[in-house]
Amino acid sequence: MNLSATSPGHDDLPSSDVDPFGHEVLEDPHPFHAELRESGPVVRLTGYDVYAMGRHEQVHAALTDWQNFESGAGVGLSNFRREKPWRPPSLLLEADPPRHDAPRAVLARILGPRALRRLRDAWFADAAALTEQVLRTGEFDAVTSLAEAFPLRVFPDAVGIPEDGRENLLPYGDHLFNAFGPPNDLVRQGNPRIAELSAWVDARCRPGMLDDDGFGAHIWRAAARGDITEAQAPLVVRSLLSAGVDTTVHGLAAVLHAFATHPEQWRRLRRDPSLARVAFDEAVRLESPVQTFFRTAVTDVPIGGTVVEEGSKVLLFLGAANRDPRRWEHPDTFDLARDPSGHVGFGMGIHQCVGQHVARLESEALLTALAERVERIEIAGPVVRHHNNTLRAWRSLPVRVHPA
Ligand code: HEM
Ligand code: OVM
Repeated sequence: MNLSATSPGHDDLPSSDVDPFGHEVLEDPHPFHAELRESGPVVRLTGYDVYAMGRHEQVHAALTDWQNFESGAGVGLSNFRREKPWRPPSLLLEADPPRHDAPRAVLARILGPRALRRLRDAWFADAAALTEQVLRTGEFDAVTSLAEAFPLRVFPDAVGIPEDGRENLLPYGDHLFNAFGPPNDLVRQGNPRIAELSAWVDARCRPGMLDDDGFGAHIWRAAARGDITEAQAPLVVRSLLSAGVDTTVHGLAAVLHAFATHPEQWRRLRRDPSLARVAFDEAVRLESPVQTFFRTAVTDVPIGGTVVEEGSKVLLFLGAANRDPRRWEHPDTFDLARDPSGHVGFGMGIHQCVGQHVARLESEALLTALAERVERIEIAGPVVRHHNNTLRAWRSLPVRVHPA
């Protein structure tokens, strides 16, 4: 790992030359996360000239401190004040108050628990139908047949985009989440298709493309009312198509993997299906489908005996914070008896995931349908990870299910 004791110019500032975006770390980030947490509250990453935080206390504090740690310079490695962003910045993720506030308020209302109630019955019925379908095979890949199939069945319809080209959603998201990292092989792999994928996504953000009662049309109606401008509306729709698919796919894969590898927790869920919601948050804590985001220091910020200089990028390891033994008992265990609240898998503070109720409803629907109909779920072949600069992702999760 090569975490050296100090770094030049900073007394007591630990440093690491490990590449957190290298394939070794992406395959299994936990040893690096442990080193990061143990070496100190703030660590210098010499390979990228950035700071890193892996302890829950500091990650939580930095996420909450938007005044000192801005998002407007980008939440990836690239500093938008110095480098041109690869696409127009998000009005939510990559914006600070006051510009962040209106788009945020609009999405918070459209994606809030009350607004989602109208989708609940249809999503539960869709989850039941999908579950019946996989039970007819018995053995299948839970990544493609459940974790991808369910969000793709309900989410694009909920946004209100047409059917054609929906296969572009996952590759677009995969590239977008790679693009928060350094311009490495993963980004280069995605580059040839970005023009085509971006054009497809951007076209779906126009009002004429969007179904009358979907999230997308609701965003345009908010613009018509003047809550946001008509120039902002397409970018707010783009945020849904950007952040709403790959995240839930890998979140659902995480919870399915957790249950397949913890049969006693599955029995527990079957006895008490109301545990479905806490189960998803516990899986999001344990796996942290979104592993990292950057912030940029607005001024010199003193932290943990050092100073993060103005303009520096700070890499926040949500995944490391979510397994910090200073914060969690037996942090590496999937345990439905735990209260996972306070995890930072959806972020924290003003940027905390505005789509979390959508993600929770999807998982509640799918887990409830499975818990009713599946007695046992077990791993039936090699589990394969998918490497992404930001996502803790899955390529294949072969499972066998036994009907109840
Ligand atoms: C923000 C994770 C699902 C839309 C965030 C942030 C995280 C996150 C960590 C905070 C970013 C930051 O602090 O810089 C996740 C995970 C999900 C998920 C783990 C699934 C398990 C969704 C869904 C949607 C969505 C389904 C859309 C329906 C957004 C948007 C933001 C956001 C628009 C930016 C909010 C803001 O900056 O105010 N998400 N997300 N997410 N998420 Fe999610
Ligand atoms: C956005 C956006 C894109 C990617 C992720 C995200 C996790 C938001 O375009 O607003 O939040």
